[in-house]
Amino acid sequence: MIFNPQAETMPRRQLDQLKLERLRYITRYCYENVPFYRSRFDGIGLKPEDIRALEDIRKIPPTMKEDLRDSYPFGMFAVPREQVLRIHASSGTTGKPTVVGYTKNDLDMWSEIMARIITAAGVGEDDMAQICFGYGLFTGALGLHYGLEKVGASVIPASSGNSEKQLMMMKDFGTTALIATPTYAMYLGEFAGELGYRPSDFKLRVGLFGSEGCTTELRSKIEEKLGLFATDNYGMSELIGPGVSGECEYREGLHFAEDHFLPEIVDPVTLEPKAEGEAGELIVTTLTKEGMPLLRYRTRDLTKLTSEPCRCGRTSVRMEKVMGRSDDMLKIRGVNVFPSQIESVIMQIAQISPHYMLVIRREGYQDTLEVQVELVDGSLLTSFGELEELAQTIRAKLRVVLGLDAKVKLVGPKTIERFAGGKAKRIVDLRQGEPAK
Ligand code: DLL
Repeated sequence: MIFNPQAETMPRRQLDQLKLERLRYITRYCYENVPFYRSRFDGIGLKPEDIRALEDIRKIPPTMKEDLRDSYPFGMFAVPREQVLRIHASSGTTGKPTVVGYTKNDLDMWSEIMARIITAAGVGEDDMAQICFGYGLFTGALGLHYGLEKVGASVIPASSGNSEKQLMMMKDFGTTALIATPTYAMYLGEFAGELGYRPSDFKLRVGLFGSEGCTTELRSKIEEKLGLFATDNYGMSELIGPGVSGECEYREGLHFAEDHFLPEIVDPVTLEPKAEGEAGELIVTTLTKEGMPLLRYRTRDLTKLTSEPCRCGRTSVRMEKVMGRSDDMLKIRGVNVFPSQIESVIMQIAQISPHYMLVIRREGYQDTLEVQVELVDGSLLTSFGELEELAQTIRAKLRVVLGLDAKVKLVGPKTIERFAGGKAKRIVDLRQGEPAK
């Protein structure tokens, strides 16, 4: 089912025309309503009317997270405070959070694009949806909440944490759709087993996952554990929250809400445009946002785009699963390493669980990578020979994928931290100062 066939299956030529009209409109809107953009444009002699074709977008300098921080809290807003109906903010691991404001139209548009990806995942009025994202300033819960109500699903605003109660509700209320980070979904699956639940206790059917990366290998494990079919959903608070892109039932890329968000892929260092199908950093322009519009926002997320038609009939550009962030890419002894590469290796090995930690150290002038993985069967810990053999196998597989020697540390079952609730933090970087070359 397609929620809004007119918008979602629009012929590409017509879509490009719509994008251009909206780009020209939003450029002028930003120039006239956001002092930050006016001074940016004036500083380089750029006028809104210089944007005549879609390619002209490259004349606009990118907007960075630092620009939003510098205008904390409301400096980037384009409307007076009375028109702001809702505030959200990114968690902000360091310093002040990044604050976003929504007008009535922004909230309506958000529910609309959420309804599209919820429908694309196969969730509708027959579903009982349990939202296990934290309610609050984080955009995940309320974003999904209003989208689910729009498609007519019954919503359980469970929020995150209190896993025992989550499982109880899941069973007693007959939850069919689970909304969570993949990490939390995995955790719930494991915990259900520990509490003695059987798969037949649950009616789960679909999972709408997102907010963090998850390899297809890890996803299959979660699907198996919980007995559901899961889609990947992408978004970020600065742009709106979830809803920017999401998978349909074919899961061959995440459909971009391209009539509202204009994506580009650029080289993260030179900012030169990348051709379709080439990997690079995703830059997004909000085409219709009123409260806090952004021109060419640097997401730091690395992915690829394709405009090939999808079997589902939707015509929007699709983005590949996020490969990692240009700023959490690990540089180890000069080699670029993405945690997702390590995850895909780990998931293929039956004797270890899907939980891991990456510890990077500086030893002398050398960076070292230690991959800590957890054994499924603790009895292996007593057999040195078997342990050593398993560690060597994992090490050899990592070497093929990463082109780097890593140390593999096998630890006992359930000793690696679980992240009940938010996003997983699997990297511990103990290096100080400049990375060694
Ligand atoms: O995580 C919005 C969201 C909520 C998306 C719920 C999907 C579901 P932020 O907290 O601002 O917003 O974090 C945004 O999270 O730049 C990516 O690095 C990462 N991210 C989000 N979705 C995915 C995904 C929400 N599906 C940042 N795959 C983004 C990989 C993701 N990374």
